[in-house]
Amino acid sequence: MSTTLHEILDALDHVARYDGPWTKLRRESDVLRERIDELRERESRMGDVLVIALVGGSGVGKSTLLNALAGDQLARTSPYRPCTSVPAVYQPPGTQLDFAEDWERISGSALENLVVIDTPDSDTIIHAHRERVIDVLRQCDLIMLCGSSEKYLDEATWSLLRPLRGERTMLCVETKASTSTEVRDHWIKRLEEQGFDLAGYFRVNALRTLDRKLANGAPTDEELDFPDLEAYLEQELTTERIRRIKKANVAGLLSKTIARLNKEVDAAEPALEALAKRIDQADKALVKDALKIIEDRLFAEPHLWTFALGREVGLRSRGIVGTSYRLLESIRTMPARLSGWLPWSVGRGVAGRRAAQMLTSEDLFHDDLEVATDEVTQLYEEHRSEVTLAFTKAGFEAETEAPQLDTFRDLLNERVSKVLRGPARDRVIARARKLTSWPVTVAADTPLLLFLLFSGWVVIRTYLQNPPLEPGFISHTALIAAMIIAAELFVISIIARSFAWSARRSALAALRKSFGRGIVAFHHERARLDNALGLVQEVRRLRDMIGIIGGG
Ligand SMILES: Nc1nc2c(ncn2[C@@H]2O[C@H](COP(=O)(O)OP(=O)(O)OP(=O)(O)O)[C@@H](O)[C@H]2O)c(=O)[nH]1
Ligand SMILES: [Mg+2]
Repeated sequence: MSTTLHEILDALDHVARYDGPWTKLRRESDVLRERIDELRERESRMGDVLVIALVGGSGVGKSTLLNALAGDQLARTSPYRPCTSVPAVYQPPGTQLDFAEDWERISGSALENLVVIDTPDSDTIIHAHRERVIDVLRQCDLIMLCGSSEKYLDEATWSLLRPLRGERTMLCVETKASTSTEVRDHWIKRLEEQGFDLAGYFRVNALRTLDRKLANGAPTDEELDFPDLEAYLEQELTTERIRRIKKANVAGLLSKTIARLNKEVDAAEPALEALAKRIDQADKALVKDALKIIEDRLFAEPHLWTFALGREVGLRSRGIVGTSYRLLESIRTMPARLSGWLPWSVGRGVAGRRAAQMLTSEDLFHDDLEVATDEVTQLYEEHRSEVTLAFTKAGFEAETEAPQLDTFRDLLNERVSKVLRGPARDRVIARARKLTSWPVTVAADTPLLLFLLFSGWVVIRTYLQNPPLEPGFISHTALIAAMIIAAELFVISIIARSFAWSARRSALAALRKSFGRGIVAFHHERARLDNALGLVQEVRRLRDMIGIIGGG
């Protein structure tokens, strides 16, 4: 048990040292630390003498009982109340105990391994007396509750004893007793109702015993159970029994301490669970809202995708129509390239321009994109204030650390940038490749080439037949060729647009997938909660450990 007790005390120590923001547990620290100290002290005194406290109302005969045990008028007794004002410690010679200095010491007890302390009246009107009784009770191992038929149910005494239920072994001594068992039956019943566990009950007439002992006489029946009480103290309280009593006291205090902690934790747990849910919801909602903003801003921007696809097509296009497309593209995007500002980026910062660059193989930027910073910040603040409220409701102190907004924003930017540079760009390039593949190039050039061949044949035929070419033939031919090219460019542009749009759709799917996992905005808040939940687990584990002690 001893190793286990040390383990439990260490675990308790850990809980007591908690100085985090969860006030529900932190406010237990002081009481807990006090109890741990007491447990450690009691553990270290396992092999010491057993300290017995004689406790009871004024005049019940505590001092007389001590004298009867000693067989001498050691403690002062009186028919006037109250009599005893400081505890009197009756101890075997040479006993060293760390009691208050003003307590009276009466050395010479023949009761080996036992120290009996006579206390002032516990139903006292004198404050100092009550404090001294509390002091003795705190330090004793066994309580001998004394009561006579006139006084055995006083609330003043019980109020001192109630907090110690389970932590002290207790037995009753009915003083000034008669042969009637009425008091005994009633007293025991009432004590049991109050939750006290009695280790024994003795009816005595201590004054008779004392007189008999002083006169060196033989015990009489009038002394009732006094000889049994003496036998109990002298013979039954062996070293082994004393150790068992002390262990039971420690186990009682320990299980009360742990039960108290568990009660706190049980009461607080629903709020912690609600908090965990709230953080989860806030996290999910924030990511969802942020995704929506990014979709609406960046991914819904048609220029972004047509620009990127146009660039990629331009880089690869061959043939007459392809080259014309490239020329057209470079003219179309000239203003943007010259100014460094793409049209969609006006008023929206540089995010669009950067995103477009990221989508092409000419990605000049190494930094991540910064996307919808203000909107994301605002969203984050909104959700965070809800989380903060939930923390307060669950009994947490206000957060002093700065919010972890930057980490969240960086994570979002990283994810968006990864998608743009990765799957989104791959899709743009794949479509550009399709549009510039040789069958498409040949198919695009074929009508023009056929027309030019036909025109050439007309020129040669006319030349051979020698009539002059009709005036305007060359310009007509050039016009028709230009019209063919224009029509084809128009068709290619339409296809490019639809390709750009479909690249956007699949990139969007990739973005949603990327946002669907692993983005945690309220990481720090989660850690705070997890810390508290960890303590809850520890408190529960302590309860289980106590179960082990109880069984072993
Ligand atoms: N007849 C009889 N009288 C007793 C017995 N025990 C104590 N008395 C008397 O009761 C009175 C009070 O006894 P104390 O021993 O001083 O009582 P106490 O509990 O120490 O009282 P405080 O010191 O005031 O708390 C004295 O007059 C005793 O003689 C007993 O067993 N039989
Ligand atoms: Mg007294």
